[in-house]
Amino acid sequence: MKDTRIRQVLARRVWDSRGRPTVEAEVTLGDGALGRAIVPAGASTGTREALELRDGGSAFGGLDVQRALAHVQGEIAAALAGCDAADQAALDRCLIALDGTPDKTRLGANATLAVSLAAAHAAAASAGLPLYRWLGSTLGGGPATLLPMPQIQIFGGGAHAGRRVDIQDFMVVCPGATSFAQALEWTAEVYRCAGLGMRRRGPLHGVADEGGWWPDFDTNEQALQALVAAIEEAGFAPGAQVAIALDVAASEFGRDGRYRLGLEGRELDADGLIELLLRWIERYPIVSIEDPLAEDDLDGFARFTRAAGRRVQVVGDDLLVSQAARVQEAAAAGAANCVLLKPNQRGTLTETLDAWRAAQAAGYAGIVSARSGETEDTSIVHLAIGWGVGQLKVGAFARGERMAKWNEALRIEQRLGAAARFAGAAAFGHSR
Ligand code: 2PG
Ligand code: MG
Repeated sequence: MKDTRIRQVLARRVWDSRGRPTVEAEVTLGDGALGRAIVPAGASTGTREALELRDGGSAFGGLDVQRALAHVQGEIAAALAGCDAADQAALDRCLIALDGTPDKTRLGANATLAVSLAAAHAAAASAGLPLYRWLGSTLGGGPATLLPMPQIQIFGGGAHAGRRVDIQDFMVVCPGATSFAQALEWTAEVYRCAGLGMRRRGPLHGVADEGGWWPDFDTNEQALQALVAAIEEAGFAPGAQVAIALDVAASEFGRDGRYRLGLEGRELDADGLIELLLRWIERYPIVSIEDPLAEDDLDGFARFTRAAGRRVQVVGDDLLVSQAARVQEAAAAGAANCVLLKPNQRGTLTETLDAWRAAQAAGYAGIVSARSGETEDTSIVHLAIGWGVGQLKVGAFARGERMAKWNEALRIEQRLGAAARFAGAAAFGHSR
């Protein structure tokens, strides 16, 4: 019998892709197995996300994480000593109880998630399994053979590009691809052609936070036109082979029912924004729209879902914040048909899985998602495959912290061999 009881919990400050401090935890078990995880950080965060504990003060713009690190090495390490890392649900219950608040406001979700995830890695290592298989055989209970449809950013925007354009993510998906590897090949060509197109338009200004080309456009719609042109230049049929996915991230420019499109110097109400998005759906091969309305507009979300939810996937990110109760509330209101799953929005693995289970019960699709501030940590790839979620959003097809994840999925696809199944277009929320 392997000894999967926790022997040691360590924390250290490491740095994310924006050069900001973040939390890494390392969990060692009685049998010597070791697991390690790093927590990412958002920029366009939902107000209902669990708390990311930062120190404040002057160092690193107030973003240091010494208090979170101290919680990991102090209270959390003491409480988890001797706990069985192979029982993730019990371990996460212990973290939740120790924190004692609804949104991890005492210990910090960055402290709790780092340990929750590192413990899963340690348990997997002890079992001699890659994390996705460990998750499949324990938490998720699935076969862990489903490769996700990648959602890959081509142009960045919103909070990730100095609000140069209002829409945050202009992404592609590949409904015509027959494997994960092929979807990456197709996206690589589209990303390359989009870069060439930007160079032809004028000076190329590099990339935004998640690696998408810097959005040097006069209107939001110009980005959509440039995206279709890139898909065509790469030799693919827009819509059938390569289609468009957007993250509007509307909470960033809308509140109290008013939406200000800064780039275009105009303000819309919720119905005006819905109309605009419906027009885009008519004109462009869009199959997925995330956060079309602000997080406080459940009603608007429901109206948009009624109008468009049969034709496109309607994804709730800031609206649902990876929380099972929020998913249930939205489902009851008929808002959205897909949940975005970001473990650091809740602070433990088990609560993130609960959100996915609530989504499945409601007939929603799911997308496991990275944050705009990322690292080399590839855990989310394993979550997507281990839980059979079917879609994965990681940012662009550039920058090491993004490519580390796409490449990890390629390794898993190869290792699975004939057992690998590609989720394809059936994974979309409106296909269900
Ligand atoms: C989002 C994410 C990733 P952030 O809104 O979906 O694109 O951004 O991590 O800044 O919240
Ligand atoms: Mg989002």
